[in-house]
Amino acid sequence: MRPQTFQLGRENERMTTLSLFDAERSDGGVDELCPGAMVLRGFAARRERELAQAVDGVARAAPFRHLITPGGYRMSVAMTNCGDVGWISDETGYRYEACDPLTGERWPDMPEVIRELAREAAMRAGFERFAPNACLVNRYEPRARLSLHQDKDEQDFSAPIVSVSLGVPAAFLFGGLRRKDPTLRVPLTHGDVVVWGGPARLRYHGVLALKQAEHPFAGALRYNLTLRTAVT
Ligand code: MD6
Ligand code: FE
Repeated sequence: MRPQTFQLGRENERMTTLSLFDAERSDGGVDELCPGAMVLRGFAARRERELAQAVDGVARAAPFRHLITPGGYRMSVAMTNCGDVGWISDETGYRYEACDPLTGERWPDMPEVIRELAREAAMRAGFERFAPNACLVNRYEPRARLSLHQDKDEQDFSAPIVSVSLGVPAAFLFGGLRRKDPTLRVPLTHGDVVVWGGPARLRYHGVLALKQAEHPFAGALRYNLTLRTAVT
């Protein structure tokens, strides 16, 4: 059995270390982060080709762009969406919209491979009948980061969130229900799928600045697909 090291601490502060033990890694193993949140290691890896094609198709119809936060900052992560509604941010706030503000058109349909993968991951994690209608696609360049936040723009918090990591590995920060709660530092690598819901649904989380690295799937980039039941 190989120990997996996670770090407990606050964003940008010195971190203390905590070890979790798991028999399997990046090969079908499951790490429980807390009740309601788990990482399915490598769950998406065997569908990487179809997923890459799906993301390319989405990005052709709805290009990646750097959204502006309500505070006026340009997000370092580039985003696009597929599905019935897409998550956007601008000077007036965060919300889901049926149309892409860049093109004025509906967001592209959610590719079946993405929907199916998310359903299977949710099922594996114990959430039956996950029916996502929004998929946010995040693209990280080196140094891109996502500060601590809660996902709370959805209408239904009873549905879980399924989050797929592809390409360059990242350090995912996983906190508590208050911003100041300590965070767990979780390495997410190509093919890992995080499923969280129930008591974990509103936990704070973020992604540390992406390190310069190369991955055969995506060069220097990391992609993340975050699927949600955003509207009911
Ligand atoms: C990312 N993910 O991994 C950003 N949110 O690039 C998220 O913000 C996220 O991974 C809710 C649930 C899972 C996530
Ligand atoms: Fe999030």
